[in-house]
Amino acid sequence: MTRDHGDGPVSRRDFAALLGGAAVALGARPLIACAPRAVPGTATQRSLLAHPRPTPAQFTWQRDEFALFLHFGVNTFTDREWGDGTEDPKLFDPRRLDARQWARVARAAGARAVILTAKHHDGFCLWPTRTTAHSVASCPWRGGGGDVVRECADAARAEGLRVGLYCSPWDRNAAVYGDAPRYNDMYIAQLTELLTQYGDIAEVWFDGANGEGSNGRKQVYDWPRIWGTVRRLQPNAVMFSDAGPDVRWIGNENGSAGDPNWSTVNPAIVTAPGVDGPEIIRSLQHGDRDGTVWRPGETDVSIRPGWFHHAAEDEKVKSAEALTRIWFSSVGRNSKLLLNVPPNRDGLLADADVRRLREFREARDALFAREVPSLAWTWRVTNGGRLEGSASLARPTAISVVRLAERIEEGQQVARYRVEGDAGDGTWRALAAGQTIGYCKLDRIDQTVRIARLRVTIDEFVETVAPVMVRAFSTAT
Ligand code: FUL
Repeated sequence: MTRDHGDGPVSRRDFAALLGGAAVALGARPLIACAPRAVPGTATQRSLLAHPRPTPAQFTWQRDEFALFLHFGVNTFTDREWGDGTEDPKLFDPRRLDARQWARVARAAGARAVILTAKHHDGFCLWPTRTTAHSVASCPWRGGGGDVVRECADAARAEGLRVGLYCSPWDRNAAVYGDAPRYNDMYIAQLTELLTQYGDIAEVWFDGANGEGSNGRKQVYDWPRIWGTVRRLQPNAVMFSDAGPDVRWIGNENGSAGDPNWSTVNPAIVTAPGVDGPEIIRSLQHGDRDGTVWRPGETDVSIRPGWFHHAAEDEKVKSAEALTRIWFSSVGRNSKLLLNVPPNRDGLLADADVRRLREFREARDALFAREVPSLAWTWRVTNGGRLEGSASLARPTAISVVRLAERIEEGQQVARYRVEGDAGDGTWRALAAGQTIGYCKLDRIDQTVRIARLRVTIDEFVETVAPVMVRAFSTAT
């Protein structure tokens, strides 16, 4: 695997090396401080506050780039997507379950973490919880002595993967659901078990889905208490939901982050999981340029039409080309990809999915295998106040992908940029242009012309601007 797939942003030292003969010196802070270009001479709301930056946990989460989502439970056996909570736990019997296969496949695919549905909306718990009998303790698998969460967590760690858990707030089985304090107590007890018995948990996933009808029981969730419990029990975990607090949903389930995509949000817009409306979806998809809180977007999408395994969908597994397009519209747009690959009734990832994941990895390896060797970038500020970097290639090369990256440890600043190439005749031609960069922006270059010099111009930024890291890849032989 090339460095593109997970080593993350280069260190300050590598960054200096990448800049090579840069015309500017690197300091501990961004290089050039200017008034915001959007409102010249005026302080933005954000500039009055501390500039939002990722916590170490958020940074680690983003640097992983790619995680596998594992939807597994009674739905796997009833062939449904949403169980209603009346399922007989005896249905759950994944006789050949091998979580090591899940973990090996995840690692081979390039994922750095897995997230398991410990409890979906039907309320069936994949671990032997003390909070309900509706769990693996009441099923024939492993004679009722099994624990899918334990097997999954152990297997993931054995492969060097981080472990995340999904525990649905909406519970269609719990008798106390809708009785706010009692269900909140039960949910907190479930989280406490999950967060104290299975080692370090990297991500806790709070689904906003809630299908309570007008006659349904309406539960008022105690989010401050729920989030406080996770923070106390697993201080290094990130919490995912529509409203974060650490990582936000990207606003759709088709693998496409917004463009632009800011990692900052205005926290007053999406205040709780499950709220809906056009302004909410816009903020989830794009973030907010002047947002005061760092809350990057996670792109969750399934390799199949459904989230759970259905044999009838074995022929509908997404192609490597489709998955690669998703890579560009998620990781390549400053998001993280959470790709769902559901175990089947045997308790194994199906052959079709395993094959597709292998092809997906090969497609990415091929795209990023040939990196144009370390370019010496020279950066300067133009008379118009733009930041412009250029570099000569050792020899003219057909470029297929350009990867841009900001040092997000310092926050996100770039709001408009251009990439241009000179074929050697002294003429700059447009190769790519965009708005946000953030942790990673991938641009496909569909020019066959061989490029002798590359130029990157930052035309607009929020408060300050620094040179970005530029890497170029070629697929030409
Ligand atoms: C949705 C759920 O309703 C789906 O079943 C699935 O878990 C997906 C990841 O989130 O909101």
